Amino acid sequence: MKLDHNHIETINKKELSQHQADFDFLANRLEQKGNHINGLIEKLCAFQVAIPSWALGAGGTRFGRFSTKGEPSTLEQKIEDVGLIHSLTKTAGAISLHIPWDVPKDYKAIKELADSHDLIFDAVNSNTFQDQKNSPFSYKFGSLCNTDQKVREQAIQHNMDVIAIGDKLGSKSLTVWLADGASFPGQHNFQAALTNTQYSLQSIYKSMPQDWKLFIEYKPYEPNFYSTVIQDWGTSLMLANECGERAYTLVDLGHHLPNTNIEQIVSTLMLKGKLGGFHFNDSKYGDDDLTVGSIKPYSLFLIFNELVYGMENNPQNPYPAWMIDASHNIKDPLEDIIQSLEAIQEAYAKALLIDQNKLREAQLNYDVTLCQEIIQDAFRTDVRPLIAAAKIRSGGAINPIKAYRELGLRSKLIAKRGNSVASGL
Ligand code: PSV
Ligand code: MN
Ligand code: MN
Repeated sequence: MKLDHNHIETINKKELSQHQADFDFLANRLEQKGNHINGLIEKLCAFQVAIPSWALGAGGTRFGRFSTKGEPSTLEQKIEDVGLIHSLTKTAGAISLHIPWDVPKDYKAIKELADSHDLIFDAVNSNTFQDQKNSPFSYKFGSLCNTDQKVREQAIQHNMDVIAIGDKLGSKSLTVWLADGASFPGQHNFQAALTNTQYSLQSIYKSMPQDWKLFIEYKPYEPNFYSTVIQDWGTSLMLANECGERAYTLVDLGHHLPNTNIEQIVSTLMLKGKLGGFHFNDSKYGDDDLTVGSIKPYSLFLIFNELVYGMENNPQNPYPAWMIDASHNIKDPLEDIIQSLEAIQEAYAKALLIDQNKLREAQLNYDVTLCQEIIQDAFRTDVRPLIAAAKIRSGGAINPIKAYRELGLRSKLIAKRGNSVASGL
């Protein structure tokens, strides 16, 4: 299923005069403050976030799963769903695959399909946190960290297979997230687990094509509840440094203990040129994977402030690979992703408004009050008309959620696919 651009235009027409009034008001205010409206809109249009292939069906908790129906059951359908989201938002121009959940059968056809939806394949994700059919060894006691060399070799080989699959699709990076860890004190020898993980990652790194990047994701706990081998950004950075210059840390917003200063982590990694990937979601307690911006929009904005600063001032850091890593139990997953994309654009737009020169001056004058005023003035600005202007310019919907509903897309998906439930979760 594909969206006809005319349908989006028809819906936009109804909103256009109100949008124009809102936009003129905002543009006027921002111009008076010295902002370049056109430059802001261009930056917003260029900001694309990958959608993970596993977020298109209703997520589950270990207590149950409630389907939205009409969920994609093949990779083709998952690409179609990302295509729908991208047509409406024009900010989701990439898909991130999880292997072995989404191994293409016909690579040429899959590439053509993605291309027809204007999508590229971003980082590929390996999976050594579940046992796979026909694999001789179990990951119950860890994968890359395992004390048994045969288990480690199987996990390393899996990552190499994932790289080979991604390479055929045009991906240029591998994300490794490990569940490896211990649930009870004494279960692991910490040093042996870390050393094994380092050697395993180094083997994977060496096997990558020269133009590939390795992203090492960290997480403090879960599924192991006493220790995780790659528990924090420091451990990830250390491993990345031990692998080589094309290995980077990946920050997932949900992978921090409550109240961690994530913006400072972002800033440090960018200064060192080691922030490679970024997973967006939101949370109140742990790795809750809630809709981006639904709980802590101010934190998200402060994080974006550092991302924007880093993108402008740290040429030593590559352009990060952005991905939404959110999915849960009760919303229509496509609406959830659209809301996440909107929240990302909003935080990014607000961060772009911060007058960095004024901020630096206030910092040098030790004017703490003014520093806060400058930051919060940007945060309090309603930037939605700016985001809508970017959508119009790139052919998306002024209000993507409204358009999704008006076009009856979920009902159409259910009519086509029935009560199907997404595969691979
Ligand atoms: C598990 O916590 C997780 O959500 C990680 O964030 C990974 O990025 C994702 O699963 C897919 O492996
Ligand atoms: Mn993640
Ligand atoms: Mn996670």
